[in-house]
Amino acid sequence: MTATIPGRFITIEGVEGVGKSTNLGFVAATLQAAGHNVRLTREPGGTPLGERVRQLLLHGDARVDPLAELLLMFAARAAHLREVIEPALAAGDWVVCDRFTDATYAYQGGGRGLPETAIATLEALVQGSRRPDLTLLLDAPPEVTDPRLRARAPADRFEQEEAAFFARVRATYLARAARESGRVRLIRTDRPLPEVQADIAQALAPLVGRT
Ligand code: Z5A
Repeated sequence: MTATIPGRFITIEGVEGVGKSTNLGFVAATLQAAGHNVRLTREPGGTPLGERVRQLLLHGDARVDPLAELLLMFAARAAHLREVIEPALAAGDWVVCDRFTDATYAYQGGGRGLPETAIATLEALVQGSRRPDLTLLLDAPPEVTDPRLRARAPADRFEQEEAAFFARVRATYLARAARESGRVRLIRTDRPLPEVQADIAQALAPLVGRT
C-alpha cells in the first residue's frame, strides 16, 4: 500500500479590492489542471462555527472589542484547522484558503494595533507548526482599490474603517512579505487580469511541479 502524500496549503491575502475572489478560481483551476484535488475555503469561515463568527464580525451591529475580535478569529481558526484544513491535507488534497493568519497580523495587529507578540502566542497555540506552504499577497494602492470597492455595496464592518486603518493593514502585509519572502509572493494587481494571472501561475509553478 502506498502512503498518501500530504497536500499543500496555499493562502490568498490582501486588502479589500485587490481581487482575491476574482483570482481564487484561477488558483483552483491551475492546481486542478496539474492533477490535484482542491479544497477551497475561507477565513473567517469554513466551518459552521467559523461562518457564524464571520456573520457576527462582518455583519453584526454589536460593537466588538479588538481583543475579543482577535480571540474570535483564532477560535474560528482552531475549528477550521481541526475540522477542515488538517484532514484535507492529510488526505492529500490541496487547500486554498481565502485569508488566514497573515490577515490577523494585518487587521488585528496593524489595523487595530494589538501587539504582534499576542498574535504570535495564539498562532503557536492554535496552529502548532502549521504555516501555509505558499501565500499569494495580492496588492494594489488605494487609488486602484477604492474605485473597485465603491462599485460594490454594501460595506461590511471592516470596509467601513477609515483610510488610515487600511494604510496600516497594507503596510503590515507588505512588511510580512518582505520578511518572509520565501513563503509570501507579492502579486501586483493594479494591472490587467491576464498579467496578474500570469504572475500567479508563475508563483504556483515551483509548488505544483514538486510533489
Ligand atoms: N479578517 C480579519 O480582520 N482578520 C482575520 O484574521 C481574517 C479576516 C481571516 C473578510 O472579508 C474580512 O475579515 C476582511 C478582513 C477580516 N475584511 N474586510 N473587508 P473578505 O476577505 O471576505 O472580504 P474582502 O476583502 O472584501 O474580499 P473579496 O470579496 O475577495 O474582495 P476582493 O479581494 O476585493 O476581490 P474581488 O471582489 O475579486 O475584486 C474587487 C473588484 O475588483 C471586483 O469588481 C473585480 O472585478 C475587480 N478586479 C479584480 N481584479 C481586477 C483587475 N486586475 N483589474 C480590474 N478590476 C479588477
